[in-house]
Amino acid sequence: MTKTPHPSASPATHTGPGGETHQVAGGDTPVMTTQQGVPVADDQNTLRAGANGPALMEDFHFREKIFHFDHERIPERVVHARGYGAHGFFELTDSLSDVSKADIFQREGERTPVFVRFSTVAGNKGSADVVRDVRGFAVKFYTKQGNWDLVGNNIPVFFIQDAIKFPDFVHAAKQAPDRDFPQAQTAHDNFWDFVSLSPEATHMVCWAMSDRAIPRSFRFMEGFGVHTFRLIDAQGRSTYVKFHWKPRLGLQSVAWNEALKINGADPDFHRRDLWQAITSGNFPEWELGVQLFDDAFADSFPFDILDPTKLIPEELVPVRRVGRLVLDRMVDNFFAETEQVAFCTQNIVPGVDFTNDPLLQGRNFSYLDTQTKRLGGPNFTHIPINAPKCPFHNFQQDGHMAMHNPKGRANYEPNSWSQPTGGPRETGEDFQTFAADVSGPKLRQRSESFADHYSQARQFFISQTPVEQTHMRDAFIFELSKVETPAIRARMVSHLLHVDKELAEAVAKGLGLSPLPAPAQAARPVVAGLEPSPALSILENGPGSFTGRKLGIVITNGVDHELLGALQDAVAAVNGTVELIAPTVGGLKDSAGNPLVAQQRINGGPSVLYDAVALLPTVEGANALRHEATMRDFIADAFAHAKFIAHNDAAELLLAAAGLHPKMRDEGVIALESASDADTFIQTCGALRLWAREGRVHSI
Ligand code: HDE
Repeated sequence: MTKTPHPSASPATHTGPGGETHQVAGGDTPVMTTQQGVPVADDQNTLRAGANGPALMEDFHFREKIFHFDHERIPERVVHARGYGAHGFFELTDSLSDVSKADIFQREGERTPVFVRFSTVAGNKGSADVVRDVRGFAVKFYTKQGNWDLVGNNIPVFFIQDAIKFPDFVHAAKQAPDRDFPQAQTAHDNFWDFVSLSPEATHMVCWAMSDRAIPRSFRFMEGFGVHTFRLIDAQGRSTYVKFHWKPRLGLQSVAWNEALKINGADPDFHRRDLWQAITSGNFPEWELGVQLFDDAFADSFPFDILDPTKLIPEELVPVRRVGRLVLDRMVDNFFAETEQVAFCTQNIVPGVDFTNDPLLQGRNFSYLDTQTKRLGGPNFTHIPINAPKCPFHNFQQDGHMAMHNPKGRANYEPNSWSQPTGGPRETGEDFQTFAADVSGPKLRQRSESFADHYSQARQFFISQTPVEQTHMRDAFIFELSKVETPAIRARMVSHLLHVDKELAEAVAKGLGLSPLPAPAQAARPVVAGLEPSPALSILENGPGSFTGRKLGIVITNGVDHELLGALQDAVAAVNGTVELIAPTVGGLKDSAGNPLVAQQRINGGPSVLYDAVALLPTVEGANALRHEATMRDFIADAFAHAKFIAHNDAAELLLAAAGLHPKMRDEGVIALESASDADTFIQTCGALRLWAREGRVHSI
């Protein structure tokens, strides 16, 4: 490791030909070299014939430097291009040896290293984080029996049932090819055209219009393996399994109007959140849960367990929590690790196996292909982030960038060479594909049991709290209002009529669509009487505490030392974080004369970046700030986004300037009479939002 000198350190320097100062090697500062290790004397000037002359071809340092720069980019992922990863471990807490022989599931307390990459689906690599989209939740377990990739999402179902539709779906969701916009969003004609012509998408579309698609952070969202997989025990018996990740900090999403503004204020909102949490030692954590079931359950379940547009309600098959996933280390280098990590659904280990889910089967084909294209050849497994951490040996060799070829004379088998020359041999056991019976004519046909497209969409909708149902309604109206073709809007409403009549009517009303279209033709009637599943609601699964959340405190010079300290202590006591927002980031002191540093200037730290806010200006400070438009937005947005707002007396001026006169306030706007009120305020913030306010601040 080379040491990075502190920017204020004054290392040895020399003066360049233009009179400018350059740092030179020596002491702690390493010598710069070319890729060949040749020391570089001058990194500021190309070699030229005379000071004003042409560059010389023999300048190998310039040539190498520019050549490498010109080749820095690799193709971004065709989907899930925007992502962020971290290292951590999986610890088994409840052995699954009863149903799986996988080594990772045998010994309680044992830890397996993991790398996790979260992502959005539709946006390009540089798109904003808090767009309305599905989030990828891909986990690479470096087990002792090889790498296992569980490449899931934060939504337990998918848009399509057959992999052959994936290119169409993705083309429709991403930018239109003629105009190359809009990106990173589904609010456009092509997306809604495709999904409204694909009734199987209805269930997933409902999830995408719910708050699941605008998570507050990666730390507060669930993950799902989506497909039904198999666990295989030591006797070769199979148990069906659905994988779940449950966040320790509970579920949380943001409000839609807030999401729109976060993307402007901080397009890296989710990245920054994960970075800050991990680098400050607040390691995010999820429990691994499994839903286990057998053929008898599969036969009795009203839907096909191989259909990826269906889930199995937790109330029907409980989630058994068997381990924990902890992310405790950021990458050393984003490109080397997060960009080059190559997840492949076909990376499984003995004790885990596939099912005939047609989407999973197609994925098993696709991922290897995409990695070869993206990473430039078959040796992407040699890149450290992709290589197993257990020993591995085979006779594969050569190809671009081969880092480790077989040693010795034998590069084939069977061979008659003795060891060590003879090389590795098969075991005859370990990974055994489950011997499922397969027969049938070759045909292009989807099973009849996949034909019910609405019943679970309805079940999802009725499992939401009224607040969440309103958010779904509003999301449909928002998105379909951006659709320019009225026939597409009407077609979508015709599907919603099968989900919930009131929802469909409200969406039609919000679109000014009249008369109501006829319901879409349903291949199967909606199953009546499916019970609501509270596990599907975010608000039913919130945290009840401010742990892991962020309070934004507006201060001005001379802020009350005691009150500020009490708020900071109350947040620290629940392991939350505080950011100070002020008219200037530097040059601040509190009432006791202690120097303070603010993290944000008022126009750069809008309230959308915080879970709750407090206003602690001095009278003088409030007088100066009340004319500041971004200060008024700060308060108005916090109120509109149903946040809890604490304030001191002097902040009355600011509240009034933002239009929040005493009569308009509610129990979520809390006056801090003294430092002792700080704890109560932070406890109140455990509810995260005062959703009841929403009905009062929105009238369309
Ligand atoms: Fe993917 N998917 N996918 N997908 N997917 C990719 O692989 C594909 C699907 C998921 O952080 C690609 O490396 C097909 C479902 C995640 O690096 C590609 C089908 C689910 C990630 C690909 C699906 C996912 C990907 C693009 C339909 C949830 C990001 C770049 C049959 C269970 C992994 C790449 C990361 C990435 C193909 C459907 C999750 C092209 C053909 C369903 C989390 O191979």
